[in-house]
Amino acid sequence: MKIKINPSMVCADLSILGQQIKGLDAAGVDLFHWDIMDGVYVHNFCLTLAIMAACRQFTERPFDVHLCISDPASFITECAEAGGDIISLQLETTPHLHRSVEQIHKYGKQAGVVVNPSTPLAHLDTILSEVQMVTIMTVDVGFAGQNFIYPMLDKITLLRDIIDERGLEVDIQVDGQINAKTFKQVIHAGANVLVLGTSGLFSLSDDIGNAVQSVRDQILFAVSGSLT
Ligand code: S6P
Ligand code: MG
Repeated sequence: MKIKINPSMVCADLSILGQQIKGLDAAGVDLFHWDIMDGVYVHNFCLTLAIMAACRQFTERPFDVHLCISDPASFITECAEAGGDIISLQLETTPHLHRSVEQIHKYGKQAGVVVNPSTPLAHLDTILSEVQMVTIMTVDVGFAGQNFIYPMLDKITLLRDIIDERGLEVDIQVDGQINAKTFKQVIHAGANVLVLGTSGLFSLSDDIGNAVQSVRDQILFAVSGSLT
């Protein structure tokens, strides 16, 4: 299974965001992760839909929008208009999930659902066949730089089993402290999309192209046990 690289843009050098996106695009990353926060659901702000829209000109690769906000469903229209391609709703703050997923699809976008560490997978049961991506949070949502929550590995394995048993084509994304220390475990558990922040990508080299190549080497090592 192809492992997709999804840089978390909040961890990029925000003073040169456009340049970073162009560099990541040239290096062939698979998509771009945008954390949108409202200071209410999580005690943080960071990126906005306006910033994301301003960056749409720098790449044609998909924008994966993580709506870490208190009412994600009410921002689906704005998110689609801002250039989001995968709109990921925080499960815990989306009361009418089926209706919201349907709304995302009406815009011709892919729908994702994000699950916090303490939320059981059972809450996803009836929506799984309707979404294109599930994001398993491996830290509590809200901040970069937290500690990886190891019991999430079993959750990823269980989700992979359910998806395969049902014959679904749903990406499993992992978000939170995904780096050389955790690549092997999350990939073996069944994740195929990796959100990469400071430790996973941006701190690996001052040259963003070299940083992406290092990630590829680390992933290859994690998967096959050998470097290029
Ligand atoms: C966390 C947020 C994430 C982080 C990402 C990268 O609330 O949803 O997308 O930006 O996890 O940071 P780190 O340091 O956890 O790898
Ligand atoms: Mg995120």
